[in-house]
Amino acid sequence: MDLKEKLLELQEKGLKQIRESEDLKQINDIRVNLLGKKGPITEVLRGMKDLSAEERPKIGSFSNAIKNELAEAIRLKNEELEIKKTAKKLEKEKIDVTLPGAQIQLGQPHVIAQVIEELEDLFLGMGYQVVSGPEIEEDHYNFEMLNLPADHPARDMQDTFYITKELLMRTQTSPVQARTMETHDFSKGPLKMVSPGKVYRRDTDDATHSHQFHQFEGLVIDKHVTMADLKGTIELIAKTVFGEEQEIRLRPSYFPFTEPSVEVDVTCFKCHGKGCSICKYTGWLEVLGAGMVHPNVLRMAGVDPEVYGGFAFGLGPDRFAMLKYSIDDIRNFYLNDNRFLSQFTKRG
Ligand code: 2NL
Repeated sequence: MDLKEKLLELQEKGLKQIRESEDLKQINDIRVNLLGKKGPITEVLRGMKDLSAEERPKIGSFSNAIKNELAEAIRLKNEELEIKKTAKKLEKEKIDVTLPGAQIQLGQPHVIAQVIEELEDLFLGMGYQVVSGPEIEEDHYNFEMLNLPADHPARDMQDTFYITKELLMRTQTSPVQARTMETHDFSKGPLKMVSPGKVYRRDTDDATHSHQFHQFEGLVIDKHVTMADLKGTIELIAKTVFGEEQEIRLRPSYFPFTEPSVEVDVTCFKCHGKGCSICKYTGWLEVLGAGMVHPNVLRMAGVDPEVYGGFAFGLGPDRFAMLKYSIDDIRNFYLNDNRFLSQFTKRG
């Protein structure tokens, strides 16, 4: 076979290979094999030294033409495969922008946090400050400062988690108020505060008792504060949480830190006073305790009871939430079962 025939065969075989190649790696291998330094065309060119001076340029230009033809065929095939590859990638990455977006699972504040936040908003709007304090508290602030000396029988009213003789888990948020009263500068104006937070009692958990729950207390100290101020404030709480049409009534009661003390009922929001199973057929629900701050409490905080006086109240956000949403077991609040918690979706 002479060189020309060899070249024609190489051309035919090469073009066939190029035509049939299916991916970029394959076409690159073909390029290296056919046109490379160790390839068959170079081999042919090497054999040219045996040709006559007349034949050499003919075969030379013929082999160059074939080499160029193959190179061009490879370039075109390469281009074609590149386009195919890109098209395939685009197809794979295609996004249908008309599809509806995936629903994001939104959480919501805990139902008790919602009750607390609603009350905070009410009191912030009336110029009160929201104050928090330590949950591990000194006996002094939790009891002494609130007119509950060590031998006071009222201390039996609450079973307490003691950490040491002096340190305990606070049983109410009043120590926050005692601390604030102690440092408040009354020459700059009245003290108006609320203190929401966690409190602890040595109780066995059941449907209506939890060893950890919440309290929301309020305190106003100024000159000329009256029981009418307390009543108006409590009325606002009842209407805000339970509805505009609610009425309240005060019954005499006893707390060591207030004198006089009252217990506050709100008209049953279920039966509107007619009597039902929620209000045990009385038409009223007991919702909070309050009173005028005891002179001893003022005196212990360094406030002159001859000049200043005030009111205080305490309510349980747990009980509020239970009444508002007819929840019959307090333990629901603390089980972190999302099927329960997700029912109380805050709106607005
Ligand atoms: C209740 C009753 C109450 C207070 C808390 C208070 C705080 C200071 C001074 C005087 Cl610093 N009183 N707090 C007063 C009356 C009642 O809570 O039944 N809470 C759930």
